[in-house]
Amino acid sequence: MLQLTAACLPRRSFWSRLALAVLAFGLRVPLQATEPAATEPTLRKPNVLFIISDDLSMTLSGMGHPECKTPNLDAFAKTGVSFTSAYCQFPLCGPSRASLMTGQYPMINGVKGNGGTVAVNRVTLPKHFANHGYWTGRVSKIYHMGIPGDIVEGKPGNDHAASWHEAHNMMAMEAITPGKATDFLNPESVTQYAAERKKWLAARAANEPYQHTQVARAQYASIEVAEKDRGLLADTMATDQAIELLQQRANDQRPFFLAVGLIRPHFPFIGTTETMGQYHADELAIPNVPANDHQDMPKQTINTVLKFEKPAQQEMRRAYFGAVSFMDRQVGRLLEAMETLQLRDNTIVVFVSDHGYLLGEHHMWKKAKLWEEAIHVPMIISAPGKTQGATCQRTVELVDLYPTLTELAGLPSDSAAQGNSLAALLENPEATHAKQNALIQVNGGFGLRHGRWAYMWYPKSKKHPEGVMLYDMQQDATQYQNLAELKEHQEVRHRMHQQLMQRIEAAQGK
Ligand SMILES: [Ca+2]
Repeated sequence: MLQLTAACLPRRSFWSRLALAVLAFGLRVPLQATEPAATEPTLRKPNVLFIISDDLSMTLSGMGHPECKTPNLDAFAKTGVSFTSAYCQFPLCGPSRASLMTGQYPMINGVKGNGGTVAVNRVTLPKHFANHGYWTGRVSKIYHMGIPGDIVEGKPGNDHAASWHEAHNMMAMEAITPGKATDFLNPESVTQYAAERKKWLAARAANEPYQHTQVARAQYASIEVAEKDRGLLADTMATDQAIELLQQRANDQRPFFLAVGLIRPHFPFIGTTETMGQYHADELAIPNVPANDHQDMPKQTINTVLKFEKPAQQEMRRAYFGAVSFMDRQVGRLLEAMETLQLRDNTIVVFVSDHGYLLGEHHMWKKAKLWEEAIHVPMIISAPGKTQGATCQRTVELVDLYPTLTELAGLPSDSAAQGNSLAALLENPEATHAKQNALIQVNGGFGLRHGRWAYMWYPKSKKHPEGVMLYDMQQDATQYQNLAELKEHQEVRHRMHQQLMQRIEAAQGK
């Protein structure tokens, strides 16, 4: 059933008024999932607010990024522990999210691509909370959702409906939102945005499904939206929706587990004149990729190579940072609502990204690779009574979130969850963690991040011989010199390989 929700209607611009006039229904499309049954009554347990950003690399100013500005997340970090060596299990939306939400490595839950779905009967993280008396809700992208396709069409993507009592999908114009648009790969395509927007608005006015075309699937594009039009953006709508749910849940008997997906900075890079306007493209650094960078890389690791000119790269960084800052603002709004509703003292708040992002490092773009920029993610956990304003440098994995949240909420552990709880690190960020390294999987290969070393292994396939890469992250954080074939590094290469094999076997339950 479609539900008209006034708060989602945008503010006062021409487009807003037009949208108000023509839309017979709200921009958010709530779904009623099957109610997960509550199996036992609970005393008042802490709530969970789980916020996940999409394709956000290590760009938080509070974690040391020299250019990108994230004041709201930096303020939030002062209330919790910032994990500066957190790694995803698969640098791609669908598998990373499935791993995090199931608490299982991709080789166990079987989701190794964006088409995969979590098994209906898997007791996912929210389902586990629902089984112990929690109300669970989803706003926007938590499991895989195609961006921008599923957003322009208002669809749920590969959701796990049994996880939620209530779920809300966003429907927004994405690249065809009115604003200053640039397409770095296909500059002429922006001339078709206005016509596509008309189609989108007409479909909405007629209450008919909108089917996106290639035009609305802009990838290397940026859109700078006027402040007055920010209500047209998916993350603004998601935040409005989440705040409304928080207001509803604030006085409920049941504790809540509210998962909020913010889709920026995923492409197209969308921000407002203020969030993008604070960056000056010509001042932004770009990767200084050596001419022979690809020479020592196995062939199967060289893909999505695009050599944009320096000004275009700087513009794309400006747009990415602007999208990050826009997302950061929405986090600020959520946390402010938490304060107003006096929910902060009894709520565990997690902020995380599904994986990182390549912005022209090695002349490569996006994700699905084992390079540091694609696997390393910001993660902040703020829990009642735990350490505040601290940094934890231990190597941790996103799969660790499942047992962490279960332990923090005092729920029984789930025997099928594979991660290791980070609760002790929230008490003492210097404590020892069960794992010394992070296991990452990607199509055709595996990565192991262990302190000083980054190891990548692509087993022999029909198309390629075995590919091995070893980088000394202390000497070469940009990963320009593959040490795997050098005589003096054979010992560490073999040690890392052995550790990787042990991790894969352990993950497979052997
Ligand atoms: Ca993603």
